Amino acid sequence: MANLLYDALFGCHAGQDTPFLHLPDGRTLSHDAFLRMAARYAHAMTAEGLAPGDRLAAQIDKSPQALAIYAACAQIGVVFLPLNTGYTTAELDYFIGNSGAKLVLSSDRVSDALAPVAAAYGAALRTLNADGTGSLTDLARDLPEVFDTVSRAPDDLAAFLYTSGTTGRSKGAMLTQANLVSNAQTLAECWRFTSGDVLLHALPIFHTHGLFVASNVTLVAGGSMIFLPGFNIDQVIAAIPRATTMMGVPTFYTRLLEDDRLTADLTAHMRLFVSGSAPLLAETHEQFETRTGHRILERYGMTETNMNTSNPYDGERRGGTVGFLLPGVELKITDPATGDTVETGEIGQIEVRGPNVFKGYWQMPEKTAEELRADGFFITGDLGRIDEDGYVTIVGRNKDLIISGGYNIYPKEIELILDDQPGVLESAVIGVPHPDFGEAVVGLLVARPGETVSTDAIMAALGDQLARFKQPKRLFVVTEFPRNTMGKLQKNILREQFAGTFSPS
Ligand code: MLC
Ligand code: AMP
Repeated sequence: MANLLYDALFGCHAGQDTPFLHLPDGRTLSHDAFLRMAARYAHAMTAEGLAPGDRLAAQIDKSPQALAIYAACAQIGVVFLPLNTGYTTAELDYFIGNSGAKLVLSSDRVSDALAPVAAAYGAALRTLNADGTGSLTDLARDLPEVFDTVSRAPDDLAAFLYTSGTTGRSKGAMLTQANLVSNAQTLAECWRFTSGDVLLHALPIFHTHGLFVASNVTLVAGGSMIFLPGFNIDQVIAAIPRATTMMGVPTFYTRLLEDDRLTADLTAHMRLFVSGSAPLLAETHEQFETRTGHRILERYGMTETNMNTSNPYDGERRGGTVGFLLPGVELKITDPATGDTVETGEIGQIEVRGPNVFKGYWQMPEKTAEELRADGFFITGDLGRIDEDGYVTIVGRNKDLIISGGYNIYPKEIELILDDQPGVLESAVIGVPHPDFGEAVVGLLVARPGETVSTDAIMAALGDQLARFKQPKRLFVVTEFPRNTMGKLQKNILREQFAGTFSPS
């Protein structure tokens, strides 16, 4: 009877009275207390009728209880489907319908709005709030603190993470138990995580970075986390002296650098800062080292593959690169037209294969076949090169994607909505440099002949349909779009024209 995910991350800590989660109110939850809470939720979820292979869709705030839901899913073999807390009801409708989730978890704040959606798909709805209260907790309260772990095969699904697509339709990336465990073990080893580590955790736990990298790595190593609800600069600065490691998106590092309290003294107890999810500017790298003496370790990954490359723990952490292949991961740079591997040093599309690579997109065999080759190589959509020393550099993307503050935003999804707005003939959504988010979303609109477009009314209309982080920070009306001789819209020209939108004047 084995369950790789539960055993490697959670079960191995049963009975350990060692610290696991340090909370903002000063309380610390031990590994064992966390597992007992997870077992109660496992019983509650079973009472709700969940069985191995079912999906649980959770749009819940970050809390120890939210992480315990992940553990409970692993223990009963349910596929965990965490959802960005910023998603609107309209966005959730798609995820719940597409995944066929049997149970939906939300906060009480949004449960009234979500009830008709859950009902429409025949899913049960329970609540879990940021403070740990809610109807699922009520159900779990008096249930046993031990649960018989359900046996699962390493290739069984552990989680779905939805990623948007260039067509505007989100795809559920199916991750197996073995995908998650192999990557967590590899990273823990490469980054020298031990039970003595205290990770400063300020990331959301509904994406790969905060859940499968930060939390899983800490869990396999048996360490603890300072578990903050989000990136609040005062809380982060206060926590740094008690931590040994931190993982963050580049915005975390630029925000820290803007604060005079970030000093070598403040970070003296730290052994490792990791960055990923978006490009870290070489300049940020250098400024951080000058100020603190720490060289940030940059790594590269994605939802479909977990982590692929990492700069070395020992050895040169080269700014502007994402380092070497992780053990067990194969990576090749290919010509997008032919699929042939290019010469060392040449730019091409990045393809990866390994135990970390997902199983495909949920119920989308055609999409899966387009991106996951029959021989197991996944076409990432990133463009890069490998130099003679083996360092991988990402130079761009072969996909129309904006990464803002570490969140992926697919222009197509926004354009489809903008095109439907009154007076709009066509739209183009681009990413332009932004001092805080790295890139920010700008929407450009062309009006129908003889009609006017109200950018204010359109911004208001987007509120119900798109999560706040996806909404354009600015909308502009232009007379026409630049096109090449084939009539194809040239976004590169628009990006240049609007590059200064957020420059400090
Ligand atoms: C918040 N806003 C954003 C935004 N985050 N807009 C664009 N991009 C973002 N990332 C909006 C808010 O709704 C708000 O809108 C305004 O911008 C300012 O918000 P804020 O208070 O300054 O933002 P904050 O809450 O502090 O959040 C910023 C952040 C957060 C950077 C801390 O976005 C974050 O935690 N990002 C991490 C994302 C992440 O985990 N990515 C990993 C994906 S996994 P208004 O107008 O209402 O004020 C992956 C694979 C891999 O990519 O390799 O790791
Ligand atoms: P997601 O689909 O949200 O998992 O985002 C994955 C994408 O983030 C990758 O395909 C890359 O484009 C980007 N990404 C992740 N890490 C890095 C990094 N260190 N540097 C540049 N881009 C990155």
